[in-house]
Amino acid sequence: PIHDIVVLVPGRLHGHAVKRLGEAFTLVAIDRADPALIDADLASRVRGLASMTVVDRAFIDALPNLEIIANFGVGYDAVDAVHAAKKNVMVTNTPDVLTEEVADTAIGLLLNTVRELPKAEAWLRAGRWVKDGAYPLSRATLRGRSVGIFGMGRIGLAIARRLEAFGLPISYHNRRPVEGVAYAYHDTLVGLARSVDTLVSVAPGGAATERAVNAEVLSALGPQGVFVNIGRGSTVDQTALATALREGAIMAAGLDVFEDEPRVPDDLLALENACLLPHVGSASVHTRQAMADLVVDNLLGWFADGKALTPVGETASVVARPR
Ligand code: 8YV
Repeated sequence: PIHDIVVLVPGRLHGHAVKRLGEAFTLVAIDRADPALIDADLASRVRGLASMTVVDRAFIDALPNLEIIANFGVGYDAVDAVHAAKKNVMVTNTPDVLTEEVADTAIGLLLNTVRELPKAEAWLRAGRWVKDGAYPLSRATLRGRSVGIFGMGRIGLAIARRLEAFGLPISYHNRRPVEGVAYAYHDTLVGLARSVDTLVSVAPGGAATERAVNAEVLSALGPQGVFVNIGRGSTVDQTALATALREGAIMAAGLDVFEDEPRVPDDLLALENACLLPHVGSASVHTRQAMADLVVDNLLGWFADGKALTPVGETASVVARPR
């Protein structure tokens, strides 16, 4: 019976996922994804994993009967999916259910960055509207901008659709051109940055995108440049970004993600022209519940029907073991 199948939860996980997993499976929780916390008995029993933490090669190897890793989040750079595939372990993520939410957040972050809305509200709350008069005119505007999107996946497309409604021209950079997408494609990120003044990064983490947004890309964006990151902090050279903002190589940045969360470097915190959010792209009750459901439904689909709902590309060819 499904209820006897052991699903391991290392570290924190959304409460709704934990509750449903406990009802459907035999749930075992441990503090973190560390082989040192797995004894021989547990190692032999674990068949599923539900997590939003780093799951590396050593941890996968410590679980010889593991069949599936259900990652909470569309980004799964924390999971060694290539190694999982080699071990015939399925990896799933939570696409689609957060697409529109993250795109909404990206637009909010872009507007906040350009029109300084959080600072304007702080002005009101500090009593300065009464004392000092109107908030200063924002230096930047969305009007007349042209936007480049780095990472034209589901979320990138949802952002592009919104920006079209704002009347802004859109172009993009991606590993390869996306079929059926009519926006202008640039085969290099620096080429895209040169041709726009506003860059929105939705790129996934991992080796291929590590520090892709560097000093050269930022200076190509230019002194009117605005950079928004809603993807992964690892895709940006944070030191170069802080320098570019401080020295006016670009005008402003809006960041929802950072290299070493929850730590945000002091040189970014010190900047007036950086709008900083604590990784809230998908963070509504509604959307996080849908993500939690998809994590559990992937495990249920796998163990009940032999089919994961949303397998990641690396492990798409992994097939369920006969049960
Ligand atoms: C995280 C995210 O899952 O989906 C993603 O890739 O970045 C977020 O939704 C969330 O921060 C939980 O780790």
